[in-house]
Amino acid sequence: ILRPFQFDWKSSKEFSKRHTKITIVGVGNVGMAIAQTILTQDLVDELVLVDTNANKLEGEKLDLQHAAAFLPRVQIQADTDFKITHHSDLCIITAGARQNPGESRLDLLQRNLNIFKSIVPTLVRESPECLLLVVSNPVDVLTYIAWKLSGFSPNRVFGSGTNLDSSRFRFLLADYLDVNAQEVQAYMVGEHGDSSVALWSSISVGGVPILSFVTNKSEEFEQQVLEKIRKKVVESAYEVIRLKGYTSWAIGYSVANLARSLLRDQRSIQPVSLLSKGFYGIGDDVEVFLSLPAMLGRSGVVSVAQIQLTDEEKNRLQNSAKTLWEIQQQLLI
Ligand code: 6V0
Repeated sequence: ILRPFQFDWKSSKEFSKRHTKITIVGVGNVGMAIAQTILTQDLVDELVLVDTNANKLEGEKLDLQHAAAFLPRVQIQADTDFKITHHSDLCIITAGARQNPGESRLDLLQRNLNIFKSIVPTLVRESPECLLLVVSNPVDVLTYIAWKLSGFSPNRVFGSGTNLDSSRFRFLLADYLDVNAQEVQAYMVGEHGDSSVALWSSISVGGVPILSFVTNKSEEFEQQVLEKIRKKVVESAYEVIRLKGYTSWAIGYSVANLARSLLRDQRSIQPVSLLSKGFYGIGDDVEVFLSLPAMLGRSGVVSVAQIQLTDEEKNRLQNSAKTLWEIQQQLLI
């Protein structure tokens, strides 16, 4: 059920239990939500923050340092100079222009491409062995750009993708069924955002496939409820941005959780945006990053789960791949 994704895979034993360092580039709402969630998880020895806004950077660093008495011991550093990121194990990129109310993620692309050109090569020079995790939007195309700029093998470059969409999906299903969201297994895959695909066949609650439940009970009505939930997932980000101006807490938890899976070699299966060519009928020549459920470990993406997709789900994935590929052709990287 798991297809290997081994490029320059290393055994977790090759990563000795040594000093662990995470760099977060961009100390906006998202970067700081990730930083604070990581700090509460006793995951790193050193946390480095980088941004172009020196005052904000220093203020955020001090504010976090002042919580030292309540947290596991972590060295927190911040600088506008990327030299400080030297020898990071994981670099998380959240820098970029923020999505404005009503603005599509793809509209953000042009603004963020140039920012990435200034960030990725420098990060890679300082930490040639690191894992690169992209959060900035549009996350799938920017992950492709980061991969191209890095020269890394694809298992070491991925985006948070539909990890957050999947968490929203699980929350809404759990809310509807009135159960703990951790009991709900459900994946959104494909492009992060408007065209993400809900994998109905993979939904289970406490190990019981929800579709058999729905089919047995019948009912058109239940199918309609599920479709409404899917739509709500897609609208969620827009709703939060409309109400509070940005999203932060859920993406903070989502990324901290990914960081734990990676650095602690958890081998957990989570949707992330990865190089999807050759999977689910996406052509070998179509170099796009889309989210698929993947096993994550210390080497990055270890394998990709082989889930049974309906023809419609496959078509949607392939259409997203085609759209992203066409957009990428127009970029000057
Ligand atoms: P923000 O609060 O505007 O923060 C962005 C930060 O990036 C600012 O502090 C900037 O100073 C900094 N920055 C800009 N250029 C550079 C540079 N060249 N080098 C270093 N730092 C720089 O935005 P916010 O934190 O709200 O969002 C950040 C990004 O995350 C945006 O692209 C969002 O669209 C994206 N999100 C992605 C999500 C996902 O699920 N993948 C979810 C939420 C937001």
